[in-house]
Amino acid sequence: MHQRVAAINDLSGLGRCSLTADIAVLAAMGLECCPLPTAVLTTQTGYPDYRCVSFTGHMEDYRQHWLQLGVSFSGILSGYLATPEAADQVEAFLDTFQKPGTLYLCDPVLGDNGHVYRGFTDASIEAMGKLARRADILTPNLTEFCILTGTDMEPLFQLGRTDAQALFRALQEKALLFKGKKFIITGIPHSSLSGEHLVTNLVLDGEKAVPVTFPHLGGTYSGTGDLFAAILLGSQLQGRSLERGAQLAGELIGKAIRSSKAEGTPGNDGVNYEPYLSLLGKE
Ligand code: PXL
Repeated sequence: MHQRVAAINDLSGLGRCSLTADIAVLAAMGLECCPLPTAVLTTQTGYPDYRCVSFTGHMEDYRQHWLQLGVSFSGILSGYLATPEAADQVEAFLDTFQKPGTLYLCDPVLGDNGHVYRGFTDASIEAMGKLARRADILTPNLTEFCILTGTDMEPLFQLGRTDAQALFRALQEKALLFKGKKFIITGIPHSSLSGEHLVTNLVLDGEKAVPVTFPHLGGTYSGTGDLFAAILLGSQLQGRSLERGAQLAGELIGKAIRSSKAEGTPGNDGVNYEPYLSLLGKE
């Protein structure tokens, strides 16, 4: 059956992230992606001297026009929001289009590697927290999870080096602050008992905590979180389990990172995911 997803995200000319990733991934998964831009940028914000035009002032037009057309969405995905006001617009969009049976995935794009992205303020964090409370599924990376839950990151990194199971339990406990939400916390670095470097996407759903683990390839690449979020939402709409979605996303992103590493792609340019989109078709 034909399914529509509203993708509320920015359009960055370089960086293979946000809407660029959403449109490619959702189409490859057999879903219609309806882009609602939150901002238009020359590049993602990791490049020096990027230019950003906020699209916040146009978001209400989309809501009104789409409402007038009577469209509905099986899924709603929100990602990068350049201003707290853009988050208010997402709330208005949800008031109109979040119906019973609509799956809303909030990717709380706020930071990575222990740092908040450039341009974000306390107000941005608070606004993202409000959206997170309306989501069915959240896909923060470890940094974003810590920002949203007010958790100190360093002790968690320490724990990852010594006792990954204790780290996962600590994250599960913190996630109770967002009771009833399904979480996939992405990119959790840790070591195996034999000292291997690993990275886990931790699926938290009620009592369940399932680590989906891959070798840690290293490097930080633009857009991997956006790819993950779009694949996760797409795989839910395709009827796959959260664990299977997390596995599929991890496999595709792993292949794309390996390819980019082999070519020496700069992290800001994102990963070579394009050749692997065919992995995302229905099973
Ligand atoms: O991939 C997250 C992201 C999305 N959009 C913009 C960004 C970033 C991360 O830096 O700058 C504009």
